[in-house]
Amino acid sequence: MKFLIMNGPNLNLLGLREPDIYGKEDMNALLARCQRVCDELGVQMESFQSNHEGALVDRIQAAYGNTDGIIPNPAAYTHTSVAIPDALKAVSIPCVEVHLSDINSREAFRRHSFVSPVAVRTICGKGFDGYEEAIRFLYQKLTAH
Ligand code: CA2
Repeated sequence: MKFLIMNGPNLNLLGLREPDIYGKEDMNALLARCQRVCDELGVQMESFQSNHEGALVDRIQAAYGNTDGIIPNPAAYTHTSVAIPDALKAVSIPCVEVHLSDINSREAFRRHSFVSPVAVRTICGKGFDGYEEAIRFLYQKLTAH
């Protein structure tokens, strides 16, 4: 089983700015945490971060036929992109949307996600724990009989 952890714009700055909102740990620490959970479950993990919407769409398309689950944090594109949910729907790979912060208790423009309708679940406001929860949730969903 293979999962793709996909992070959108500015998340490469994790740990460098705004620690009060996004925490003090960096992207390497996040990916190491995800890798530990995937190793425990026997899931192969790939990761991708980009600041560009088209690159994220290309990566989703590249997952077609070879990836069992996607954990996207589309960052700001969550609230603006139609192309990203279109791509997720097109490849038909189950996804659990994750946000580090609680997008429902911040500015009004963050309350709407174009991605949520194509996700089997959305987890927000749990920091790095949310990624772990997403991996475990997808694994359980895909292995349940
Ligand atoms: O809470 C999340 O995970 C977000 O997806 C993060 C996005 C924001 O636009 C969404 O509304 C919610 C922003 C990512 C910016 O990441 C940074 C990390 C560290 C320092 C500065 C920005």
